[in-house]
Amino acid sequence: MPQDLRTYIETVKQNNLEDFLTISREVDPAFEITAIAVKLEQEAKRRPIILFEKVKGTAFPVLTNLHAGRSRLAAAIRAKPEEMQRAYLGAMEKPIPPKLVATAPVKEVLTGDKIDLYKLPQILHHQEDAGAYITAAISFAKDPNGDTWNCAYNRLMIKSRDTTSIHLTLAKHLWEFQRAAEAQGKALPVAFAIGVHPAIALGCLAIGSIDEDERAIMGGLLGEPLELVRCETSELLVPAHAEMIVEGEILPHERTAEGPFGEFTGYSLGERQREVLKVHAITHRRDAIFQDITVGHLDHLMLSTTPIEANLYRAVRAMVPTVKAVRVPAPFTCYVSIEQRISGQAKNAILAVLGADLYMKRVVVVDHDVDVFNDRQVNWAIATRCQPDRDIAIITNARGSDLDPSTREDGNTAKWGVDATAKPSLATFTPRHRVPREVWQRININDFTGK
Ligand SMILES: Cc1cc2nc3c(=O)[nH]c(=O)nc-3n(C[C@H](O)[C@H](O)[C@H](O)COP(=O)(O)O)c2cc1C
Ligand SMILES: [Mn+2]
Repeated sequence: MPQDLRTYIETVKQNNLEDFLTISREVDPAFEITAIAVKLEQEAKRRPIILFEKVKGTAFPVLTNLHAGRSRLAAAIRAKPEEMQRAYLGAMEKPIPPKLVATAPVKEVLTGDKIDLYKLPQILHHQEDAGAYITAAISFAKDPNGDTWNCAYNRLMIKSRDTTSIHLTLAKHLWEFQRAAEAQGKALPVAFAIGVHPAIALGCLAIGSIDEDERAIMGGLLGEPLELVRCETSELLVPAHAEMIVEGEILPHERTAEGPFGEFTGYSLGERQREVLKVHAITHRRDAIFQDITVGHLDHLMLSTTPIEANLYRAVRAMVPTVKAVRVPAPFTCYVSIEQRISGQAKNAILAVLGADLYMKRVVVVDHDVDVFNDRQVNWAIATRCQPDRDIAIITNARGSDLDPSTREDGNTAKWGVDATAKPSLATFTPRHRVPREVWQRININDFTGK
């Protein structure tokens, strides 16, 4: 399967033209790209992949909103939309290790030491943002003390011709690598791929142990080994078919002001001191497309939920074999439905979710007769099957996301689980009202409405 963004886009175009919009008129990267993507979503109810051919101040075209449609995300991992979670779990269970190739399209243009990040699109997303951000950069890094590789999205704020800040979530894997290198006074080499096939984007977001290699999950999603090529300025390996690679290192003991930045939580968080990336090389295709992700909107949210839900399903199933469905409906929030065989399993499901994902803060567990994809039903279950003094568990002083504006000064957070299952069991709980089955089946509404 072709592993590049442009062939994937061609496939989308061929299968459904509605899903693709080319804008030839020049746009200002200051807010206009985000405004157009969000207006299309909110006012026109459209969510196309958008290619901006002419962007003020740069020679690179900009592509955004790639991940805003479920059917095209599913197609990228060779699945039907309703089978995405199963396909994702399959890739986690059967990862395919990557392979090294000698030459790559991403090496067509080498900047050498003439690096100028200001030649890239200087995209401002939201009004309060402190500067231009690269939002679609996927990090590729190696444990400084071992052989483990890691991939993740890490946003970069352009600070000078060859430096950016980098946002490393505390306690996440790249942060671990960086702190280990820093403890030895060393810089951590990191390379970033910008403009990739969505299977690579989905794979990098796999959640699991630090020992798990996201590159092999990308391979599992692609159905073949991910092709990697060696960097120009380090031993790191990066996707051969990417549009662009930014090579650099995170400097030890250096911090710089980052933010405010409009986040996926829907808030614009204030300035903080963050790590510094020194860029050593940029390589790209001759006519490279610069990818952007409209942060905090569909492009971002649809991309991140499938990997998170797949991991949570896996974690709950390890504890409660009769789990039915898992959904992440909002930041830091998870709904789970289970067919509870014995009391206490709802609590176990809560523990499994909170133990499986750093970001999770609120878990609601319902019985299998409640549809977790229907907020009204989940609210109904909380209202009618839950006694808060008995059914809410609160864990204090845990580590969560540092992007949650309600966390305490030290960044720690409380987490809570709501057991909204019927007690002592669904079978013995007050029954739901219903029309007798025989009548329900017999009635044909057309006989009564004259149609
Ligand atoms: C568009 C996008 C941007 C993201 N930006 C960041 C970021 O700047 N810093 C960060 O720590 N995580 C960011 N994330 C989340 C991480 O990529 C995600 O939690 C990842 O699974 C972490 O990898 P790890 O489990 O290997 O540490 C972003 C995710 C998406 C989808
Ligand atoms: Mn990881």
